[in-house]
Amino acid sequence: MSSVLRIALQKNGRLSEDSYQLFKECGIRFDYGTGKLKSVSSNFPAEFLFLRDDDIPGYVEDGVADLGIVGENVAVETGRPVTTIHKLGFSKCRLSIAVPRGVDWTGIQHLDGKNIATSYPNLLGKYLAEQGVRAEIHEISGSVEIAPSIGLAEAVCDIVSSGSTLLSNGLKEVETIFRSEAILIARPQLDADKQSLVDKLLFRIKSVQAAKN
Ligand code: PRT
Ligand code: ZN
Repeated sequence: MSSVLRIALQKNGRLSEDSYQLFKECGIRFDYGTGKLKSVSSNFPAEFLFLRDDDIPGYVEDGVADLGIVGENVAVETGRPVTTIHKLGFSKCRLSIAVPRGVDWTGIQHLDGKNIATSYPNLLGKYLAEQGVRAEIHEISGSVEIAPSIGLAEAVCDIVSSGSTLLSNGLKEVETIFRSEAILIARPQLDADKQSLVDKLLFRIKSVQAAKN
């Protein structure tokens, strides 16, 4: 049987549209948005799986998918041993520390002994350790920005893009700890047939990107 690449994409979120568009521009056709969790391409040996972004690195590590598109922030936070094969240039954002607007920020040491709410405990923990700051990391899965106003934490560490969410929650960005964009990740060991399909796909992706620059 000939090889088929299995590619995991975010089902419905900030990465989805650009991911679908990328394959379209590469001339690879498949149906999406029909509520189906799986779709087979009609003109390229690929099958697409539609998943929550957080699950994609794990599926790629386990070999359920050969490739996936996720934010670098998620790939690094989950710590799964997957290979980054290409940066895609969309869904750019940063992971930043923010504090209430009225705080007189004098530097990262300000956080010593404080509580920080985040959905990224690993990335934040590593950054604080590098800076020699001892703070309490409070992991929450969503609505991180409201933590200071409800007394849950003195600071937050969250994804920022335009900055308007921080602003509307009375917070100011004081330290950027990680910069992210969408990346194509792969299972570390692909057999020769699949690797040659990945090479074909990468060639198309690079051509699409080159045409835009
Ligand atoms: O349902 P599922 O688990 O698949 O999706 P999700 O809700 O976990 O992720 P989603 O779709 O919100 O984000 C997917 C990826 O997009 C993230 O992992 C980032 O790599 C990237 N990305 C780019 C962003 C943003 N921009 C972004 N602005 N992810 C989240 N945000 C959120 C942020 O958390 C904050 O609440 O938007 C708010 C800030 O935006 P601004 O513009 O107000 O600063
Ligand atoms: Zn998610």
